[in-house]
Amino acid sequence: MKHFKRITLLMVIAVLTLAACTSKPAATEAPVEPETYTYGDMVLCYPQLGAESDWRTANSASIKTEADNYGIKQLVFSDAQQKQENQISAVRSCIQQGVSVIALPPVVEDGWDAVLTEAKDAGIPVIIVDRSVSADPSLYDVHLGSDMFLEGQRAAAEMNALLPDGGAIIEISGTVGSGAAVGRADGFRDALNDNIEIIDSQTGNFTRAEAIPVAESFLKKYEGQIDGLFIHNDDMAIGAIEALKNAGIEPGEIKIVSVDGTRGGFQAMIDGWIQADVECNPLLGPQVIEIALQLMNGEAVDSEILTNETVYYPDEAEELLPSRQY
Ligand code: GYE
Repeated sequence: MKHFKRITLLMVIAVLTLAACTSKPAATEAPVEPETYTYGDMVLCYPQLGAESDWRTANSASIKTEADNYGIKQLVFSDAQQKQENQISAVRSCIQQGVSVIALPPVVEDGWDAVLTEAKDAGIPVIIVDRSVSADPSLYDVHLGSDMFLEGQRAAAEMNALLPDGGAIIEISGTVGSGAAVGRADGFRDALNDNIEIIDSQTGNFTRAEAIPVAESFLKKYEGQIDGLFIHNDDMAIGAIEALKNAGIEPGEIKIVSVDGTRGGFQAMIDGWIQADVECNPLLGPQVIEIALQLMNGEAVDSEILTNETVYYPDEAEELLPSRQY
């Protein structure tokens, strides 16, 4: 029995050897074409930071509309209500779902290293959208957004022109620790004339509601001393204008330079309240989706892509308002 088994085994080996020797040498196979993904394959994660401003509403709408227009497979959209911990869990859940790309508009700059490392380890490309992060650039693929420092410098140039003889101004800034607020504050100080003094500064968290009491308390504290206001977005400017009206101040009495260029900002220019509005463009949907596809296909993408922007003035506001998209 044992003997029989051995013979069978030897026969099998012989047959296999013969087969191996007589088989034709492997033909040089054509290299397998790498799979090319299309928009229809894309599952895009957009863990939005909140719904704090008209800018943000326009940004969310742009992503959602373009996801439809480009015909992507799925948009995984969430709203973190301006809380970083919510955004981090939204990113984690996208990693678990195995999305194709994560496009993250970070509420603040710091504190992203761990979750970005998790995305990287999972092989999911990351686009940082709008505000910047302080994490090492090796932890994400691209940053697409505005140059917030330049926006601050542009705002300062406008304030310099509005107060040629100098003066005392107040700053109402955006969310503490956000790339938008940090960049705008730094750029503004960098380009502001020496004869203009920032006598006080406080955050209004980029919202209308929070800017109102901030402006009210400044108006009380510095009654009759304020020549200008630098306000980090139009929503807060609209809130501050509410407070100015209630305090009996006339349009133009205190010069206002704001940022975003929303329809509300344009209306405030028409009404004489805002003297210059530094544009910040939220309509990033098409670029986000196009870059996402390039990353899915392993194409080389610039690591920093900046949005082209300008400054708007009251004399053109009336004419431009009807064509404003946000
Ligand atoms: O200016 C403000 C929004 O990050 C650029 O966030 C964005 C800013 C924008 O709430 O309105």
